[in-house]
Amino acid sequence: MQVLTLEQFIADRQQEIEGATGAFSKILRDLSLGAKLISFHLRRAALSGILGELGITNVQGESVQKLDHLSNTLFRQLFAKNPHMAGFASEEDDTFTPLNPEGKYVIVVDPLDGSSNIDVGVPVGTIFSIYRRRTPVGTPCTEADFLQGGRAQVAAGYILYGTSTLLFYTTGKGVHGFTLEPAAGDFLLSHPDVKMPEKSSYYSFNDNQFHEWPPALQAFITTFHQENRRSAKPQSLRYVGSLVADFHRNLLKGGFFMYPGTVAKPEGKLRLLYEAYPMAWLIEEAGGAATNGVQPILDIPPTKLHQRTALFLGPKTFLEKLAQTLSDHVPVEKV
Ligand code: P6P
Repeated sequence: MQVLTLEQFIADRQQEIEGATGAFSKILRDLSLGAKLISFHLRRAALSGILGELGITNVQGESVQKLDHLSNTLFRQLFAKNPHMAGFASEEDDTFTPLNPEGKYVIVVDPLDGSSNIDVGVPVGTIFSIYRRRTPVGTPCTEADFLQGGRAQVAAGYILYGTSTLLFYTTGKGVHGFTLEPAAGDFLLSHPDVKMPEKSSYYSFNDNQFHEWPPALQAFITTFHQENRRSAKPQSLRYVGSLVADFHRNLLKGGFFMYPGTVAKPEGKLRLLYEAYPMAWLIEEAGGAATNGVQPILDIPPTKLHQRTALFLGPKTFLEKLAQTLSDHVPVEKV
């Protein structure tokens, strides 16, 4: 494969984001630097005493891991120095942080997704979503700059800290993956123009709340298991509890992921702006689909930074069948 660094790849395709004038390159360069530094910290965390909880709770009501805080602080500091970045929002922060009034872009991140897995050596990831600001350049960004909706994203992607450190992104011209080459200290193109297989090899969901799912979803999954058992090549369960790791495996090998809501909490657990929207754009660009069960994720209007949504990711035909089942049986009002 041709040796092409992330920077060279972006420079060659600068026109992907019209009017980007090198701004996108600088933003991806900051993401790449953050990825390298976080990867370094993760690989020796047990030796440097940065595993475990920080002793505070975040806006999600979750215990903040030391590495959550480190990753979030690192990305915020990197983008605060980036003249093109007008604002930063994160899973870890109650509200957004205005950065450079002259910047034309804002970014929202899940700085370290799946962090409860860090102490047990399971892959974790960073998820990012970038918008061109709507408010006038030269003024502080506002929350409205972050609440533009999934189809207004100009770039989205993830960093997977796994057996290798990977950076996958889209700007609407396909999904492209890069692998960190430690010898060079650079991300090199390793997965150009990724397409998700239509046939699923894996299914990924936590069924600990099966009894609380809408009856139509219970019926759909029961039928799914019956048909899977009869299949000549049954799909296997793979669920590591890190969205980025589960997503990445299913993207490359074909699979169905879901984190549904329950009758009591239809919005589920995962967050719209910095988990569902970026993953939804990536999977659509790779030929798959993303819904909340009945509606495309990218069409769900955002109302607040930490809005949650049910999330279903997989082959188009499978999600169309699911939507038909749920629409026929349960009056799920569209958001
Ligand atoms: P559960 C990690 O906490 C996360 O936000 C996602 O990365 C992951 O897909 C999901 O939650 C796992 O949740 O309830 O199955 O542990």
